[in-house]
This record gives sequence, C-alpha cells and structure tokens, in this order.
Amino acid sequence: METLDPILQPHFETVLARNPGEGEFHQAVLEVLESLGPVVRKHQHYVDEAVIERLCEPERQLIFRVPWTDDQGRVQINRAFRVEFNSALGPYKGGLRFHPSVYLGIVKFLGFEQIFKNALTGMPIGGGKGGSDFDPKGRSDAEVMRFCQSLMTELYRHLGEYTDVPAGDIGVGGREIGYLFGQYKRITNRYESGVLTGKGLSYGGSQVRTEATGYGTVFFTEEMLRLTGRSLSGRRVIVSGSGNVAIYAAQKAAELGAQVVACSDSSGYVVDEAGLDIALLKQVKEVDRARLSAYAEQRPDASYVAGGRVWDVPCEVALPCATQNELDADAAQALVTNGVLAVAEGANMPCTPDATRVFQEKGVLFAPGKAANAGGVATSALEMQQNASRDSWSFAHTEERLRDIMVGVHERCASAADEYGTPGNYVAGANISSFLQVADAMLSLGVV
Ligand code: NDP
Ligand code: 2IT
Repeated sequence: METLDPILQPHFETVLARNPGEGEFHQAVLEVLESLGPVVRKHQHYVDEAVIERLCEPERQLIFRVPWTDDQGRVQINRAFRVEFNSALGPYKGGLRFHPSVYLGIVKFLGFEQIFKNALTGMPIGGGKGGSDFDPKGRSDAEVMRFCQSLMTELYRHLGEYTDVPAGDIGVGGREIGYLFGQYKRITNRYESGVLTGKGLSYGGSQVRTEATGYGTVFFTEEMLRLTGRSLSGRRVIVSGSGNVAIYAAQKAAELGAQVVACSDSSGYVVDEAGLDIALLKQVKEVDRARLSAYAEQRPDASYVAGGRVWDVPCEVALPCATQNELDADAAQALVTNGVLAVAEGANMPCTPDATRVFQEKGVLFAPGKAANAGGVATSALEMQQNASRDSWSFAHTEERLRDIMVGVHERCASAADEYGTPGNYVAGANISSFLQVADAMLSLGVV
C-alpha cells in the first residue's frame, strides 16, 4: 500500500482543515491521494492547475430540515443532505441513504467515492450522494411514505434527469424510491422517469437493477480469480450484511457454484453450512422486513450467533456488503489465518485502511468498493438509458450488459495498475484510472 507523496501532503492538510470532524471523508480522500503520487510526478499539471483541490471540494452541498408526522400524530424532525460533488462526466448520480448514523461527513465520503466509481463504469455520470439521519427501522409504510414525501418536497427543486439523479443505498430500496418518485411527479407535473433510478418494473425501472450491485461484485471477483487461474466454483464464501447487496451477491456466488455459508446484520451473524437458502433470506429480509435471527429460527440446521463477528467464519472468499469500516485489521488477520484468497468490497469502504494493508501484504486478491460495487450505479445508468429511449430490455440482455461493464471496470483497474508500476494492486488501479478520466474532463471544461 502506498503512502502519501509529499507533493500531495499540503492538499490533504487543506482537506483536513476545511472539513473538520469528518473522519470518513478524510479516510476516503487519503486513500485516493495515496495512489496518485506516481501520477502527479509524471503529470505535474494536475497539481499546477489545482485539479486535486477542485476535486476535493463539492460543487454544491445541501442540508435541509425534513418535518413529518408519525403514526401517533407527533411531529418529527430529521436532517437531510445532498452533496452534488462533481459533474464533469455527467449529471450528479448516486444513492440516498437513510440511517441514524448519516451526517455530512458520511455523505461527503460516499459522494467522493461515487465520482471515481462512476468514472470506472465508463458511463456518462457524475458523482453525488445524499441521505438522512431518519431511521426506517420499526416505522410503518405510512410513516416512511410521509417522510419520503416531505424530503422530496425540498429535494425536487435540485433534481432532474440532466441535473441530479438519486437512487437507493442503505435503508432506501424499491418502496422508498416509489414514494419519492410519486411525490416528484406530483410536485413537478412531469413524468420524468430518468430523475430517479431503482424504480419498480411497473413504472420505468430496469431489469437487474435490484440484483446489480451484488451480481456485479461477484462478476468482478470471478474476473480476479479467473486471471489467477481459479474460479468461484466449489469455494466457501461469506458475505456480511443481509440487505440488497448481500442477498444478490450470495445468490450469484451460489449460482456460480460457490458454497455461501454465512451472512450477518448489525446484531449478529448466521452460519448455514448447507449453503444459505436465498429464497428464505429474501422472504425474511425483503418481505417480512424482519431481523436476520428470524432466518435461523426457520432453518433448523443454521445457527445464529448474536453479537458475533462474521469474519471468524472460515472462507476462501469474503464479500463485505454491509457498511463502512466494518472489517478491521484484526478481522482481516483472522480471515488470512483461515485461508482467504480474495476479498471484494460490495459495500462502500467496508475495510479499514489497516485491514486493506493486511490483505495486500499477505497477497490476498483485494477489490476496492469503487470498482467491485460499481455494477449498481452502472445498471442505474442503463436504467436512465432505457428511460431516455422509452425502451425496456430483457433480464438476460441487461445482465449481459452488466457483466461486460464489470469486465471493463476490472480491465481499467488492472491496466492502470500495470502502467503505473503496481501490478495486481486494484486500489491503485481504480484510483488512477478514474482520476485521469475525471481530471482530464475537468481541465477540458475550464475553470468552472
Ligand atoms: P441495505 O439497507 O439493503 O442493507 C444494509 C445491510 O448492512 C443490513 O444487513 C444492515 O444490517 C447492515 N448494516 C447497515 N449499517 C450497519 C452498521 N452501522 N453496522 C452493521 N451493519 C450495518 O443496504 P444495501 O445492501 O443497499 O447497502 C449495503 C452497502 O452497499 C452500503 O455500504 C452501500 O453504500 C453499498 N452499496 C449499495 C448499492 C446499492 O445499489 N444498494 C450500490 C453500491 C454500494 P441492519 O439491518 O442490522 O442495520
Ligand atoms: O453506492 C452506490 O453506488 C449506490 N448506492 C448506487 C447509486 C446509484 O445511483 O445507483
């Protein structure tokens, strides 16, 4: 793993000073800057023309109040954010997260990552992210609807298919996108399908968008293994989380012949040596909206470990698919001791910098989130494409497009890593390849 080149040290210090208390944002910026030493040594103009400073400063940041009424008639107040980070490549594009931990620093880290991830897809989309500290857990559908309507009543004026196009993230799935789209349509009197992605199939959504992030993570993993003469078939796999990304990563890995033996939520993890029953997992999480412990209650041979750490389950492939900084150096060491071969981040920044260092030093194949989980936003771009042409594609065709895009993301990372002298380092490759694309577009557009 690289260290920060002295040329870039002042830039990082500026980020620290301008964004106090935003640890996740600092972490995401540092990871990118640590990869860019060889690039700015070779191309000094990126420093001279202040591209790094411009990239680290969002184009626009919105913070607003979201008032709503709960089922008991009490007024509730939440805070919501939209960080429109960079539009050099296309309209701001990135999800909305509803989780009590959301604050400006989380949204900025996610928006910053999204710039580079979106560039890696090769699609014309800029980077942005949003969310709220609203906690959907235990809320009725009616409460979630009123919250979404209130949020959109402010957010709509900042959106548009050519301006800013949100989608889902933690706590935001098909139900929430439906309520958000309904309110946007009502306020604007426009059936502007391309203003949100992750829509339901009955009103302009794309096949495979629900599955795309998890599937894409597995396609990327399969590609890393293939180039080292291996495959997923017959391998023991664990995923963390049991939400949208985790479920479909588990499903695709199982389809490719892996034995997916564990998943988790924030309360504990499940081990199911027979291989996770994906249909049951979907029923528990997507239909019943229950806790993961309910899976084990309905599956006698599975065990539920309350409060445990899923990384202690031996595996050859680990797919962290829950949240940022969920996998630390100690967990990474446990995975290495148990023989892990490959780790791909389905979530955004789930591995701490020290954990990443452990994997890289021990020769574990390691795919950073901005590459491995790019299939979700790439399929959002395919959804925008279908909306713009008033078309809808088959599941098979869309999945094939997703697979090709993930092979392309892998190829961009691998060749940039080779070119800049760090073969096999997907972190460096992802950061360098996407930086060059965004930076060149920014320079072409002038000082804007
Ligand atoms: P979901 O809300 O569907 O699921 C989130 C899962 O992660 C749940 O199992 C949840 O457990 C767990 N989790 C969330 N927060 C925490 C926490 N603080 N500690 C421990 N576990 C936690 O979200 P997604 O599956 O959509 O998102 C998962 C990750 O993937 C996020 O990092 C997201 O940014 C990233 N991602 C998502 C994409 C998408 O298209 N949805 C695209 C690319 C990346 P619990 O229910 O107990 O909270
Ligand atoms: O982190 C991500 O890439 C997402 N949550 C998906 C963003 C999108 O616009 O589909």
